[in-house]
Amino acid sequence: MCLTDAPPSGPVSSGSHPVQDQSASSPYQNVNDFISNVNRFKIIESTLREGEQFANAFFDTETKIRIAKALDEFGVDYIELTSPVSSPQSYEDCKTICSLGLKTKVLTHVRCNMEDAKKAVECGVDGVDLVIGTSSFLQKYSHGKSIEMIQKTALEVIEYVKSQGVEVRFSSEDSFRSDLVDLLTLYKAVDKAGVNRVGVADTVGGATPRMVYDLIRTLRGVVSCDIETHFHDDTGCAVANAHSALEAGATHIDTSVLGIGERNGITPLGALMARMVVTAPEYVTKKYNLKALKEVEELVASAVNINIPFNNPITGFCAFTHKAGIHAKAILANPSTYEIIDPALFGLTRYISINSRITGWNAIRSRCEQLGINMTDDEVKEVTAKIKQMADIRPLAIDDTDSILHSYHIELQKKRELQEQQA
Ligand code: HCA
Ligand code: CU
Repeated sequence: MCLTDAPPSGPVSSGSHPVQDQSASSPYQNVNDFISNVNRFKIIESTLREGEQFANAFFDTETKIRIAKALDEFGVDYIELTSPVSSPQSYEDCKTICSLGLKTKVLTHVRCNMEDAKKAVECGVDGVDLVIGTSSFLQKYSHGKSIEMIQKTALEVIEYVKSQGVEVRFSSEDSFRSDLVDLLTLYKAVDKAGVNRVGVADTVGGATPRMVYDLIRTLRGVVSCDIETHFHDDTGCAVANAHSALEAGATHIDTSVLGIGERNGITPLGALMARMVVTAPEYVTKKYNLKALKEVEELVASAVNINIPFNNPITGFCAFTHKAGIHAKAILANPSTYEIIDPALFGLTRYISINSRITGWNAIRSRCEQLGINMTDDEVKEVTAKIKQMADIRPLAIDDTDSILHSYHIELQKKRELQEQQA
């Protein structure tokens, strides 16, 4: 396999079961999972290409530069830009971003023809992502080319891009609705011609993790170059499909910030990080600047006029909010009881909500400690009952709950003073 990075020399771990390096302490050797790349994948960040296809997106040059720099800071391996052929400004912006001197490699995404490839190379990109539709729908209703014609053009364009010392990837749009024999024949030919990557795209978002595993696993046996994958989220499978692709041997995942793209978009960068930090914690925490995620998401959300969704992994406003009394009690004792990810990895904190009828006295006691209010357990239980009574009548805000705690505490103090005077 010509993975861009050589596989780690030690035992490779797969999925959520890290394989221990036993070599130092034991004569036994573990079984290696040579196929899975969950511990050594790369991100191709396409906010500035697929993301520009999002209904609300309009990125001026300054915004593109800010997003490119923020993604560079986060540590993505590649950023992908809109085709310079799309418009005169796209061409200028592509050149500008290439000249920023970013650590991340800069790609642009063009149709698989010579004119587009030449424009791309002219801009000074590190790599060109070639794409053409291979499904019968696209052959019939889009470009009208047969598989033989696609292959002939692809080989010419690949040879040209390579001759310019630029990375090249060849991808088929709508791969999951393309004929498997056509697809494998085409990929085998471009692999032989020396592409750096082949790309598999679920353009309509209809694939399931098992379908992805099967196709990528089959392809892994046919080509020796890297395998990039691109998943639309129409049926909510984009993150699961990306994970499955890596398990089957894909090497690169396409993402965009908050998932923005055509229709409801593609695999979101943040959600993929949430998944992968659980699967491959060491790799992900070392490689990516996770604490920068929230800022990147806020930057993009404001650029395209949307809010970060409430249920967004990691950064949704309630992603680390615990509410039910039973949960809160356990969270206070040991957060991992009800959390799969430590918010601190992303520079965030957890929050225990106490403003409801389902709260519990352990959570209230913890809030009292935060507020510097001293009470016995029995007193905390009594004031918890008052909060629940009130929460049965109307929704409470944190200020309401704090007021109940403060006034209960003042009453307690008055009672204590009175008792002391009488004693
Ligand atoms: C599209 C094209 C694409 C291309 C993906 C790729 C897709 O906008 O329709 O180059 O691999 O989803 O097929 O984004
Ligand atoms: Cu797409």
